[in-house]
Amino acid sequence: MGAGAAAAVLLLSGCSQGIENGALPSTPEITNQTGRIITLWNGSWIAALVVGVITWGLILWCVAVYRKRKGDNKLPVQTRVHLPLELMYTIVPIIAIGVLFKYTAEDIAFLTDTSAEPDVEIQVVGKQWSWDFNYLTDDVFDPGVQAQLTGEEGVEETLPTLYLPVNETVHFYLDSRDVIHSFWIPAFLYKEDTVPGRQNEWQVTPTQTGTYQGKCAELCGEYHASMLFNVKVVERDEYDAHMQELADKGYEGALGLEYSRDQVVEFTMEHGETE
Ligand SMILES: [Cu+2]
Repeated sequence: MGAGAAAAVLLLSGCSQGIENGALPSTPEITNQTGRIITLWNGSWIAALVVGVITWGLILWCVAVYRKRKGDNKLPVQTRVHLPLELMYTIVPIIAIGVLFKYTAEDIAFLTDTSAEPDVEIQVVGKQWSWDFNYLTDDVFDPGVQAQLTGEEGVEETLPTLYLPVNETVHFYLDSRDVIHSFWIPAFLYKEDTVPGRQNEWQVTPTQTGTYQGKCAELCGEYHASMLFNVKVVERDEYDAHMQELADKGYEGALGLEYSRDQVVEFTMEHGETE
């Protein structure tokens, strides 16, 4: 087997390993957005590799062809200006960056578009150190309790769990009670900050049922690593059953932003309690 073929095998097996390790999900169609994101990701790498191969090739070619030969002590031709070459290495990178820019801008416009009529509206509130989920359409909420990461098994089942109905458009309103957090579902290949005093929005349509992991992707304090949650993409009837379950627990309405950390402290002080 030639060296080139060996390198190709190494490269390709490296890629599939990456997919298994979670660099990319093994099935691209987890939401209406993931296929498009992966196409952009892979396309960018292929383009970068093509540019890289041309650049490495030109370097090696110069080193080999214009090397100093035995007994040759003359200076090489000293070129001061080479207009066609200079035009080329100005225009070619501009075109390359323009192509990357076009595809990136198109995909960003698609991913950040929130103009569709949503089936479900959910407010996610980041807080030190968990998440509250307000299911606005169903008028129930789920107060997130911080995960206790003891290293023992079974923690995953205790995490706050966000339910989403499959094949329905979800409109997220993303808020924070205290500092900047970032709402991240790695399998969905998208994250969005939750910023105090500013509401971010995001729309997505999950297309495959399953349980996914969620995390905070913005270092937000001592227990940042505990801001874990589950995402369950389920059929409509299971989603409705969960909404009913929350209502039965008395979690009706929404947990407003007035429950900020500062106000909780004030509240306990007013009532004569020590922290
Ligand atoms: Cu956080």
